[in-house]
Amino acid sequence: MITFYYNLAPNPMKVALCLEEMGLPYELKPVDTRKGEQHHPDYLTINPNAKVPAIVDQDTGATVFDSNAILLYLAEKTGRFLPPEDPVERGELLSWLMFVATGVGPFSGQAVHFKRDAPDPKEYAVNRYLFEARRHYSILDARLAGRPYMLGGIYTIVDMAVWGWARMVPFILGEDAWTTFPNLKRLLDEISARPAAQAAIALKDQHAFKTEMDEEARRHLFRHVTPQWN
Ligand SMILES: N[C@@H](CCC(=O)N[C@@H](CS)C(=O)NCC(=O)O)C(=O)O
Repeated sequence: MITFYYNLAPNPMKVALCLEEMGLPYELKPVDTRKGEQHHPDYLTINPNAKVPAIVDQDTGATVFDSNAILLYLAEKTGRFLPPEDPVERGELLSWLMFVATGVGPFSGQAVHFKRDAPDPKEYAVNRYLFEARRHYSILDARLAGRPYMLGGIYTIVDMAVWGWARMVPFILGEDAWTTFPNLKRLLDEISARPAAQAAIALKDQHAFKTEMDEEARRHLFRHVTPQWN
């Protein structure tokens, strides 16, 4: 059994998709980040970075945090959704997994933060992060031109990592963004139609997470405003 610490944000959703694709039994532990549950001392022993997702695998005793690390862990555990064992393929797998983890995710997250939550003046930051987010999605789109999946002919954990963020493209870049990224949209639609993705999306009905971005939520999510280190 795997314990899955989650909310409905893009990084946990990748892991939900992966658990469903692999048919692994898991139990849900909601972490309501707008109520500050990510900072609870018990949760920090699981993810010292105070973010979701994280998993605890009771079969092996492993605790894993950071979404793409979890995808790789689960793929290696099951031997599934990986490219063939070959150094060239392995290189591509690692490159694209890290590209999503260190580029697509952080730039998208910061673009939303500055656009929606930061105080003025913020024009420079909004422009920078939107530009970088758009640039990263255009690299994904170019990679998918003439290739069904990120690593070629087979659906892998890299596509699952991409799916988590591709769902957010209209929210991040605007409703008309899909006209620019047709290949990425094709991959998103194909994965979203899979039963595993439908099951992952249905997790929204399992728990009522706080939705208000009120003073309490801002205090827990934007700790630089009133710094506290524990
Ligand atoms: N590198 C981490 C990032 C995780 C992350 O930023 N999670 C967000 C939700 S998508 C979160 O927990 N935010 C709450 C907070 O920042 O306090 C991963 O890929 O798992």
